[in-house]
Amino acid sequence: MTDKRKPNETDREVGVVTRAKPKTKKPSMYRVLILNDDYTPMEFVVLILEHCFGKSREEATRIMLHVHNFGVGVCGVYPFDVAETKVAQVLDLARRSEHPLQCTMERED
Ligand code: TYC
Repeated sequence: MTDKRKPNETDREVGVVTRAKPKTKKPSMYRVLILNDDYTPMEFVVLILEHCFGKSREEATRIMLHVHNFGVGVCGVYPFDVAETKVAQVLDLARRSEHPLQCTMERED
């Protein structure tokens, strides 16, 4: 028998398209780097690594010497906002102490 019923609202296939696999992106992480220069005292760099990056004296000394010998080194890896704050903190401490220490950040891939 044929269906004489008029199509109504509830017959329409109204659906919300959902992804089978939710597309989530984990937030990028950023390496904070310090750069070598000829003037910043080694002890100041060690203090920065201890104070701003929570390194032990041994680890801070190791990183500082790596930067002294190779020109650049990683202080830590953080989410964007944290990395940005650390860079600003290092640059501020260096500027106040009149040291030319440079610090920057780059995205990890
Ligand atoms: N090269 C500096 C010196 O001989 C020490 C130094 C190390 C400076 C690391 C900056 O990020 C740096 N006094």
